[in-house]
Amino acid sequence: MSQKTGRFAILEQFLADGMHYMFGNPGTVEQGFLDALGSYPNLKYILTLQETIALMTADGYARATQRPTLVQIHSTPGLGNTIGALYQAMRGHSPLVVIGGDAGLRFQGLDAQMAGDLVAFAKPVTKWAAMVKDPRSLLRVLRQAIKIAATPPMGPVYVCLPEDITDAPSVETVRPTSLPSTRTIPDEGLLEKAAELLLNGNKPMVYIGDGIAYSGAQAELTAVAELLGAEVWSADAGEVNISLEHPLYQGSTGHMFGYHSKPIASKGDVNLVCGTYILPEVFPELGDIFAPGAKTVHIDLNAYEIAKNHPVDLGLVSDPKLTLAKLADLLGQRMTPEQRQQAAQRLAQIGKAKQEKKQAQLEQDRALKGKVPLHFSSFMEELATQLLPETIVFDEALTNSPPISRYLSFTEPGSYFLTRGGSLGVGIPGAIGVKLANPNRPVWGFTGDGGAMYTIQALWSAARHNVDAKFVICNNSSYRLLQLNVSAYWQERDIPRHDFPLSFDLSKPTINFAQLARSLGVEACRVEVPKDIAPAIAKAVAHPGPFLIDLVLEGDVHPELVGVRCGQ
Ligand SMILES: Cc1ncc(C[n+]2csc(CCOP(=O)(O)OP(=O)(O)O)c2C)c(N)n1
Ligand SMILES: [Mg+2]
Repeated sequence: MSQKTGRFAILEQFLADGMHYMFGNPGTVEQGFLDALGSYPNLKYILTLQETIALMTADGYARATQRPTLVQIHSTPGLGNTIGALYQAMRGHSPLVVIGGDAGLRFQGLDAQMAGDLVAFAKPVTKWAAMVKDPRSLLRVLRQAIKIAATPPMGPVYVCLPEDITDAPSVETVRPTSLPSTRTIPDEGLLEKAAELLLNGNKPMVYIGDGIAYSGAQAELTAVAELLGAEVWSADAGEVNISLEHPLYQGSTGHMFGYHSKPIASKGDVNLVCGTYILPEVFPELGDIFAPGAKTVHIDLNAYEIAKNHPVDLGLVSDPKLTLAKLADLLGQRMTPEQRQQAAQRLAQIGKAKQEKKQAQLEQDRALKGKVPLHFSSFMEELATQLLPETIVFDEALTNSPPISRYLSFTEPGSYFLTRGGSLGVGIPGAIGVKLANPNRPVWGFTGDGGAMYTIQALWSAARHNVDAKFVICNNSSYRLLQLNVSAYWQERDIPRHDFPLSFDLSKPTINFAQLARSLGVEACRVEVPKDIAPAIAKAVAHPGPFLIDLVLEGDVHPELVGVRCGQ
């Protein structure tokens, strides 16, 4: 009998499942299988210097590959560090397979150093969490975890691997995990009903999320939206679910306030929701959001999200790609010439309004050009002239995000990844993960100064593994999103405008990201005036390896007030 122990068998299992990276941060209780990694050069360890970064880099990689992605974390303190990032991955439905060590089952009665109820820690922030308790089920549990992570609705899973389990002889056969297909389609009668409901309105609206991208349903969704002549809105989305340039695509319903999205949601007399839920906000509306009498059809593989918060007239638990393809056929067959003409008119009007809005924004940008402190639009205008069309962007620019898609064109799935899930710090690690998944395409990551500081040591990992991504820090010396949100808070409560809380100000001391990057092994430059923009971009593009641009931008900052004692 083979004397191979579990610590080798698990690595062979990961390779059998096509996993070629382990994103991690090590500890003593993982030493057995990390030591074994040396025997498997096809499974590369990406060393990150904090567990959050391991998770967020893997998240970027998983988003770009849509494959189960392996993360290794340390036991109780390591798992503790990942909670926010796991939450982010769970809300974003990222198929992360997180493994963590534990000293051993034999120590469980001792409440020893670093002991903790690891599975209980992980449960609320994962799709599934378990500890392996018998060496004969080591690979069985791992395969179960991989299957759960990768089956829609996908999500992170956690498996605790006690050292005495991974040190025991392995008796299981390594074989690829069986992944069930979810290419399901409702029966004809239900699809007929969906078509009938959708054709029975004059103002159709479509809401989409990343379930479209995961199903590969962009073309089918676009066909349905065009047939209906419907506005298309993103809700809880970070992927390219429809070309961002499409005339019907209107952007996001927003992630903060229900009173922002309600005027949109209440426009339609028929609504089609696909691959998302209604609606993903921090402060959602508590009452109804759809127009009285409006009909709603919801298609998703995620039964939990259908009719979660608002009633649905027809909910279909099915694959978006197959279902939308069939729906497009049925709509095409059933539409009268008059309905086609009305839909075409709507499409033309919606597209024209979108074009006019964009022109107005470009004009506003022109007025800001050449100003110091810089405006982000000036940087993006120049960047658009220097980047190759196949460039991929990871966007955590937050309040500076809109000019990114105003100047760069994202039409294809996998070309643009927007932060999702609410946890700051994904910009730099996310871009590293996306670059590892796309070694032959340029990758640029954008983040705020605030966001960057949660995970800045990810730059070291980029340097260590020579991950040739480029990073832009939108350095406005503030938590500007918080300033915008507190402005809304004042307005809602009739509080007169006043200085922003100083806890939203990052201006004192100033953070020099270029110096910080260099100290972590990443070449960098700082841009403060218009004439420096073009050479900085050219330098970043030409540099063979990771490069960071510290872009100093306007912001509402009050260094003079930091430290003022307010009469105390
Ligand atoms: C882990 C985490 N901590 C705190 C927050 C709260 N938060 C939301 S936006 C924000 C400010 C972000 O600032 P920055 O990245 O500089 O972008 P800007 O708002 O300036 O565009 C903060 C602190 C969060 N979302 N996640
Ligand atoms: Mg900022």
